[in-house]
Amino acid sequence: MSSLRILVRRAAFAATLLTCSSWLSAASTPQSAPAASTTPAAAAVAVPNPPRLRDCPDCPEMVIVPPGQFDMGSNDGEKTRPEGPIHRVTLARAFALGRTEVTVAEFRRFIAATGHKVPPGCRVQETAIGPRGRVEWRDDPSKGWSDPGFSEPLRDDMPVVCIGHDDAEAYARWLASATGKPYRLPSEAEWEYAARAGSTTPFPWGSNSDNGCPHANLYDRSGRQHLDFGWSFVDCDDGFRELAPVGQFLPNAFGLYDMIGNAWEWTADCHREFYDPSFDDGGVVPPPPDCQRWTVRGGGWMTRPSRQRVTFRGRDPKATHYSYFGFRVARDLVNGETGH
Ligand SMILES: [Ca+2]
Ligand SMILES: [Ca+2]
Repeated sequence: MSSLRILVRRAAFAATLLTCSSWLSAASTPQSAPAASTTPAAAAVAVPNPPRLRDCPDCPEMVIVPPGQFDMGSNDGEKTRPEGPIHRVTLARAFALGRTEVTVAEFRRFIAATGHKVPPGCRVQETAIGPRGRVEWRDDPSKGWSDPGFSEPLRDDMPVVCIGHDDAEAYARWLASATGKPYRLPSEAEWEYAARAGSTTPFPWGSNSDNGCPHANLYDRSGRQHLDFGWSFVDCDDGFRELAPVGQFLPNAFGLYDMIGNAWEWTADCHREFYDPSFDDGGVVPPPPDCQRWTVRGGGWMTRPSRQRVTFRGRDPKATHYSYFGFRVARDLVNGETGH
């Protein structure tokens, strides 16, 4: 890595940080670049290398996300899917967030250790154009996280999908129990803060969705050619028609992969139509006991570009099992952890 590129990287990274001097110091230390992406554009772009944690050899690798402030939300949401009001959120403490979505292999270890039963069935994509001139979705009782119905074999390093909110929370509880560390799902605010990683544009890479292919597995030209869902697509080629293995694209400025695209990600927050700006500390807004829909973020491999925006809010019943819904875990830092 050239010294100029390191300086550029440091400057870009520092610009995202508002409060955490110790994290900045660690992040500014030149380190060897991690294996990042197989996309050609990756070779020309420096990637951040933040402090990380891993609580066991088979545990998800965690990135330490620095504290800071950001303006959450947007006034540009769909009419029936508001994303505002825009409000300032302050995350006073660093926290850890999965470097990638939880993978099939990681989830399988949870199933083997606990015997957890994921309810059978998943909404999966048809493989051919239907009578309405587009590819439809079907609820298939024979599909599930270990066989989500893709045209290519499921890989251990793909994100686990066909996972309901309860399953994601059960995984986090098990990981907390197994490691003694406070694993959980991220709050919606933490998710958006981490996905933005200092950016203020509709997408972390800018304002044009068509520039997203080096950064995310989107509903791209190849996806559209393979499966025409009848909605718009990004006019570039990201190399993956359906689900992609995790970590194949450029990380964001916090060193996180696939926040946008690949699998949608369940959060710990119950969906509320409008944000309550009085909840401004980045934590989970206490859910009502009868929460009907939970927030899911980031879009997936099949999502139209307008819903790949970093502020877009999916909201679905907790028992939703789709071939494009997965999750990543968060955890609080304990005993002065700083990562390595
Ligand atoms: Ca794609
Ligand atoms: Ca994702």
